[in-house]
Amino acid sequence: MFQTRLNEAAQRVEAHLSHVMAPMGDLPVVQAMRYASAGGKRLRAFLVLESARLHHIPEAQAIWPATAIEAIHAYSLVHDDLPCMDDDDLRRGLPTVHVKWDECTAVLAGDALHTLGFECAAHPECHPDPSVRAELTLTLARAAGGQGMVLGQALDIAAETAANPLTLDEITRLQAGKTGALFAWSATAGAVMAMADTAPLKRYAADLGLAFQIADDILDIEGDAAKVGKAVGKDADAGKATFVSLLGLEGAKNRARVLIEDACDALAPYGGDAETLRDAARFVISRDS
Ligand code: GRG
Repeated sequence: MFQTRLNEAAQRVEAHLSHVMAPMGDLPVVQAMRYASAGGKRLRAFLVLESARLHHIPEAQAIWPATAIEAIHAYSLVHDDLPCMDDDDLRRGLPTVHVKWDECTAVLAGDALHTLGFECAAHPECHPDPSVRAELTLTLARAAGGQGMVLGQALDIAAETAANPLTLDEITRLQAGKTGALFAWSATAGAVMAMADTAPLKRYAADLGLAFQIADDILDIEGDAAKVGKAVGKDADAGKATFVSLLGLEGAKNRARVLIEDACDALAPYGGDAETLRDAARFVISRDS
């Protein structure tokens, strides 16, 4: 069953995060790093591990980029929750880092998780070929930075004070950066490690990332956010355009379904070997948190 595989992979990633943070001691900033990187669905790490498995990369190597992406993801959540951004008190059902510690600790813990991500991608045990490690690290920097996640976040913040709500094209571009770029890096990591064609996985990830965000917007409407442990923003999101506000609830659900069918179709070159990645795509729109 998919959920069991996801949970088992999550435990292996959790153990590896503990392993890479073990030498860091126990200062409050390190405690905050451990706290912020615990829990979560580990979807991005799962995509790394599955894309690596598809390309016959041993998990002892793939666990490094899987850990890298979860460290970067955790950093982005810690900084996104800060008072200067979304000002959230809860994340994964628990107090956010700046609430549990303070803002300085949250900024520093996020910074250190950010750099930990690059350290893991560039780690010698990740791949014997330094040029492959350099490619993983370079593409991770691009995905996380000013042409990827940071760009998406900046566009999102700008949208809060824009005169007009975003159009569907604008919100699609924003989300391709904010959430899509890390998904794309994750899904293609195995192909990069095998020096194989990344094109089919790029297509898969583009559709999957967008469907993930649409599902997130639907969960915000349909789910009881506090109960499922999602971050609860103060009121910055009020009035902002979302896929649901632009397409309607049924329209958004249909769009997400079509995107997931397209994502699965993009995996045709891998035949039955990519069935778990197809399951991951279906999970993205059926999840409840
Ligand atoms: C601060 C540079 C910077 C970027 C932040 C990722 C992000 C950009 C903001 C998070 C805000 C948010 C709730 C975005 C919606 C999509 C999203 C990333 C949800 C959280 O991802 P999940 O559901 O989280 O994979 P878990 O807890 O399972 O790891």
